[in-house]
Amino acid sequence: MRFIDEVTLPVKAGDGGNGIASFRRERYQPRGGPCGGDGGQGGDVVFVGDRNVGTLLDLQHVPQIKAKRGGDGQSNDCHGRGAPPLVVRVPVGTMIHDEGTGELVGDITEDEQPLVVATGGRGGRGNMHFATSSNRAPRRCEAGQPGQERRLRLELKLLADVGLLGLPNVGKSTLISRLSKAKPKIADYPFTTLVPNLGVVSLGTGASFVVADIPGLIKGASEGAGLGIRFLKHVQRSAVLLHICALGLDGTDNMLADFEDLSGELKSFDQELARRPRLVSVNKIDVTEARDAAQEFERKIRASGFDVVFISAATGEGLDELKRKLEALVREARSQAEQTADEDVSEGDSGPGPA
Ligand SMILES: Nc1nc2c(ncn2[C@@H]2O[C@H](COP(=O)(O)OP(=O)(O)OP(=O)(O)O)[C@@H](O)[C@H]2O)c(=O)[nH]1
Ligand SMILES: [Mg+2]
Repeated sequence: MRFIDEVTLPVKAGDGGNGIASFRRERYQPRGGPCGGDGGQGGDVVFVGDRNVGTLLDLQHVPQIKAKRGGDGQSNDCHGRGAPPLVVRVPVGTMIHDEGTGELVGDITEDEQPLVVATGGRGGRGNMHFATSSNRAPRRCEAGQPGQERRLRLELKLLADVGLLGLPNVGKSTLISRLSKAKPKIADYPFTTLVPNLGVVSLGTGASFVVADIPGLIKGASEGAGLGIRFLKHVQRSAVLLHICALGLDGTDNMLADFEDLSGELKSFDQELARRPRLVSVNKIDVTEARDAAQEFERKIRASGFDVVFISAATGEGLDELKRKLEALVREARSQAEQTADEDVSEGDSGPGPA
């Protein structure tokens, strides 16, 4: 399946049905009053988060998403039928902007979360509403209101607690396949991973967190080298980054330079992301040369303020420690986010309350 994470999509909610003008014509009631019913409400266009949808591919070439029109009013005080909402299922992590105004329409962050992206038009009123003491037989009725129409820009930014970073071939996909049930492609050449993968890591204690594996980054990615830096947006919402380092394909040790190159790419993509809590991990520690090189690397990296864990995604060495450290960082980030949210709420409440 192809992975598409950006799409523009015209949407149109249903128009409201028309109200009508009609009069009662019943036996023995030759001059019956107005009885034209209201038009029904037009259908909304509603996006709903679906954790089983992983891409915006299905929406890529859709000419327009259009909800149904409300039914017209009928005589005998009958209202037109309201049109049902048109539901479009989108991946969790989809952000929706109005392309015309740039306004954020909403952000789908949960499974089954609904978001009305275009509101159906109100039905017009029938003539029964317009009778007055001086005009008992009004001919006036309203047309339905048009449904909202706009062009939306959908952008999928995956939601994961931990985002994996690293050069191609350092073992990111091997690690996620080891920590979770994800089954990404693994191979001994660069750029095996072409699209992001998510995996859920459970700790046995009931705690769990989500990890995102993205395609490898190389020096110059911000200028388009390799697959570029566009996939970094999928770790942009991760609270914690896990930076994986390893010896080069031919066994040479460029870990420190590689680490700095990647930090530079990260910074040029998003300064704030570069300051996110980042755990560093040296992978392939089962290889003797890696174990030797790792000592020196660790000393230097710790001096710049990073914590380092040695692992082997192949043998499983160090993975328990890695999981524990990641879980602690994620927990801390979550509680900090909650605290910030609470502060925001209490600031909003700070106006003078009733005595
Ligand atoms: N010896 C050893 N080899 C490993 C280890 N982890 C991964 N590998 C090997 O390293 C190669 C690359 O692994 P991947 O998991 O595909 O690397 P990646 O970082 O996802 O690479 P890209 O998707 O290309 O960015 C594969 O041949 C793996 O078998 C490890 O701990 N020890
Ligand atoms: Mg990979």
